[in-house]
Amino acid sequence: MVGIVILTGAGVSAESGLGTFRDKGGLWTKYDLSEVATPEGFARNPQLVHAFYNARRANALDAAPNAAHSALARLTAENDDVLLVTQNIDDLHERAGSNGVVHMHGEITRALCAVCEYRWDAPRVMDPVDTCPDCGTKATRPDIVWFGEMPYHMDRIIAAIEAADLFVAIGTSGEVYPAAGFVDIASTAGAETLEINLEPTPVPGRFDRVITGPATETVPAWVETLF
Ligand code: BJW
Repeated sequence: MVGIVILTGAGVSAESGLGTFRDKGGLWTKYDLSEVATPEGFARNPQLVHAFYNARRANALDAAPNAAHSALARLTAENDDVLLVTQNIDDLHERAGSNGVVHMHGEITRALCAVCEYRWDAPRVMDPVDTCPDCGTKATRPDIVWFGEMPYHMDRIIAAIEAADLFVAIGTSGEVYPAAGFVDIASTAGAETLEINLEPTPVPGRFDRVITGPATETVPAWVETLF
């Protein structure tokens, strides 16, 4: 088995009932991202941002992993040379059985103190009046990477991509950097690249190979070919 880095996006959780961002009816067609997914928006209106993420947390906790999450869990369980990186803030990969998932955009189930950077398990409902359990400041936020903030674990992810034989992007539009640039890093380093998506993403020729269709069908079928 080769060294594989897998990057997942919102499309992998779409069939679990969690909305994507940029598809028709997606989250960014209903909400102004500058108000709910930037540190400036949070500073202007923390109540609004907490309400947005409280609703997302409830949806995520009520959702169940689907066949794509399960297939990736099987792959990661049976092969320790696979790194699963997700842009998703839900915990559906973990609940399907994947260990060691790298959450580059943070986790909806975790809370962060904006003052002392202490992290803890988020309550189901967060509120601007909550205090940090460590320093006591009223500066609690969801542990999410907003626009303009540095995604987590970048050194580890890039080192893994540079060493991989295969890079696979699943259910992501490839519009948000730095994740959108991972395919170029993989290609430059000599890895084979594969996109699995409902439909091909707009820039043709970026990936060596493209598989199209719903993740619950394409991902289990692709994983099966590796065994
Ligand atoms: C299916 C399916 C099914 C559907 N089966 N498939 C100008 C140029 C270049 C870069 C920039 C720029 N201006 C600003 C930037 C940087 C910025 C950026 O990239 N902006 C672009 C939008 C232009 N990036 C950042 O700010 C990042 N940080 C950064 O760059 O740090 C460096 C830095 C720091 C300081 C100063 C300067 C630089 C941070 C990005 C944080 C992203 N955060 C979000 C929200 C938080 C998490 C949350 O609330 O959930 O993360 S945005 C949102 O997009 C979320 C996602 O993780 C992310 C990616 O979306 P994803 O997963 O691709 O979803 P969609 O909806 O776009 O696509 C779904 C896909 O699934 C589609 O293709 C469907 O076809 C498919 N699909 N159903 C299979 N059933």
